[in-house]
Amino acid sequence: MAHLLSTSCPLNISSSPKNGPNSLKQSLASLPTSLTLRTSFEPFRSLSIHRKNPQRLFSVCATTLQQAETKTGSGSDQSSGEQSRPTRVMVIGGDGYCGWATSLHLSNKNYEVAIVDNLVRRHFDDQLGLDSLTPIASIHDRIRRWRSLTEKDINLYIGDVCDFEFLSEAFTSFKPDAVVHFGEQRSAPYSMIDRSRAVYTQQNNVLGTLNVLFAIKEYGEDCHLVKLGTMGEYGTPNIDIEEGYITITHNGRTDTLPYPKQASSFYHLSKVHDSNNIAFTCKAWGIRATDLNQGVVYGVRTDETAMHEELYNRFDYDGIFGTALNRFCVQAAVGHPLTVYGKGGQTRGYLDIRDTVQCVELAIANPAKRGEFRVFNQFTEQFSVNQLASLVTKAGEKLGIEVQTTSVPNPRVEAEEHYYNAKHTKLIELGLQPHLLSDSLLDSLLNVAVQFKDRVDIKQIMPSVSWRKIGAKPKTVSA
Ligand code: NAD
Ligand code: USQ
Repeated sequence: MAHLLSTSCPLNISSSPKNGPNSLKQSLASLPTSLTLRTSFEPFRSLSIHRKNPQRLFSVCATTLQQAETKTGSGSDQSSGEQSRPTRVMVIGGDGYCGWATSLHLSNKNYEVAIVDNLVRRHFDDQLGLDSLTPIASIHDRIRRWRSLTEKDINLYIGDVCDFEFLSEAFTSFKPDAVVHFGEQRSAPYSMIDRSRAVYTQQNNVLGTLNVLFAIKEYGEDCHLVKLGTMGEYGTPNIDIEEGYITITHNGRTDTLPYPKQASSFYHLSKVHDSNNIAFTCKAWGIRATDLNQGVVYGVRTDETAMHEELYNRFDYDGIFGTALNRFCVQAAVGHPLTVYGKGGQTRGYLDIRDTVQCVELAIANPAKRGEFRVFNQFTEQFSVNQLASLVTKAGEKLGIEVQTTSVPNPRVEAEEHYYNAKHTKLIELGLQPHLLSDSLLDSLLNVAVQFKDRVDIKQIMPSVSWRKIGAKPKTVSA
C-alpha cells in the first residue's frame, strides 16, 4: 500500500532493493559531469521493474492538505444550490511545463488541486545531461512556496499512472471532479532515439491513459477527463483541419467521422492511440471527455509562476525537449544561428502558455456531457518555422542582438512545404481571450533567455536524433 504522508515529513520512497530510485540516484550522483552516458538502463528498466514488482517505485503519496477543507471562488461548484464546494481537479503531470503552470492557475482560481506526477521528466534530464534554462525548485519546495505566498494548498501524489494500484489510491483519496491528464512522455525526438524509447513512450502514454479511463469508470463515473492531445495527430493534410470530426459524403451517403490521423513520430502516434481509446470508452462506458489537441506551446511566465523564483516554470531549449519558438529565443540570446530544419515551411499551430492554462480552465468549467468525446483544437495562431525565425530576428534587432539563421538538414521525416489551415474556434466560443505573439511578448521571452544565458549548454542546441537513423539497439547519448 502507498503511504499517506505530510510533505513536512521526509519522503519515504519505497523501492525494490536492487533497482530502486535510490540506487538510480546514487549511480547518477556518482557519475562525473562530463561523460558519455549509457542510457539503456535508466529509467526504463527501473520503470518496467516497477510495474511488475509489487514493491513499486515512487509509491509514495504526499498531501499538503486536510481533505475536509473547502474554499469558494471561481473553482466552486455553484450549480447544486447546496453549500458550494470547490471543484476538485487532479492534474496528472503537474510537475511538468504545462502541468505546473496549470496547477498554480487552477489553485489561484480556488479549484482544489492535486498534482499526480512520477517526476520522470526530471529523470530524463539527469539521464541525458539536459537542464531547464530556468532553475526549477523541487516539487516539494514549489508547493511549500505556493502555500507560504497564497495560503493555498496543493495535494501531491508522487507515483506512476501506469501503476493502477497507485492511481486507484490517488483517485479514492482525492475524489476528483475533473482529471487533467498532462502526464505523458511528450517529446517527438525522445520517442525517435531508439527502440527502447519508442516502446517506453507508447507504453507510458497509452497504458497510462488507459489506466486513467479505468480509474474514472471504477471510482468516479461522473468525473470529466480533460486529456492533452496534440495538433500533430492530424499531420499536414492538403485540406482544412476540422476540430476532431469531419462530415464526409461517400457514394451518396453522409456521415460525421473522426478526422483522419497522420501522425509523424512514435510520440505523436501515442496520442492517436489515446484518442481512439478515449473515444471508445466514451461510447462504451459513458465517460465524459475533452481531448485538447494542443499546438506547440511557447513562453515561460504566467501570473502565478512569476510570483517567486521557487515557482519558476521549466524552459527547455535542447534538441530533444526544446520546442521551436522557445529554442529560437535561447539561440538568439547566446548568438547561436536559429536552427531551421530543412526548407522551414513546416507550419504548426502555436499558443502562449498563459493560454494553455486558460483553455484547460475553460474545458473544466464547461464539461463534456456524459458519453461525449469532445475535441478542441487548442492553439491561437499558426506560423511556419521560417516566419518564427524572422520574428525572432526582428525582436533581436530591437534589443541590439544580431540574429543569424542556418538551414539544418531536417532530422525528421515531415513535409517542409505544405498547405495548413486548422480550425480553432471552439475554445474561443467558450471565452478564450488569446495572448497573441506580439512584439512585446517576444521581447520579454528574449529577455528571459538573455537573463539565464549563462546556464545554456551550447552542445545541447543542435538536433541529435534522426527519424531515419532510429535503431533497435539502445543508443548511447553524449552528455
Ligand atoms: P512535460 O514533460 O514538461 O510534463 C509532463 C509531466 O508528466 C512530467 O512532469 C512527467 O514527470 C509526468 N509524467 C510522465 N509520465 C508519467 C506517468 N506515467 N505518471 C505520472 N507522471 C508522468 O510535458 P509538457 O510540455 O508539460 O506537456 C504536457 C502534456 O501536454 C503532454 O501530454 C504533451 O503531449 C502535451 N502537449 C505539450 C505541448 C508543448 O508544446 N509542451 C504541446 C502540445 C501538447
Ligand atoms: N523545428 C525546427 N527547428 C528547431 C525545432 C523544431 O525547424 O530547432 C521544426 C520541426 O521540424 C517541426 C516544428 O518546428 O516541424 C515544430 O517542432 P517542435 O519541436 O517545436 O514541436 P513538436 O516536435 O511537434 O512537439 C511539440 C511538443 C509536443 C506537442 C507538439 C504540438 O514537444 O509535446 O505535441 O509540439 S504539435 O506540433 O502541434 O503536434
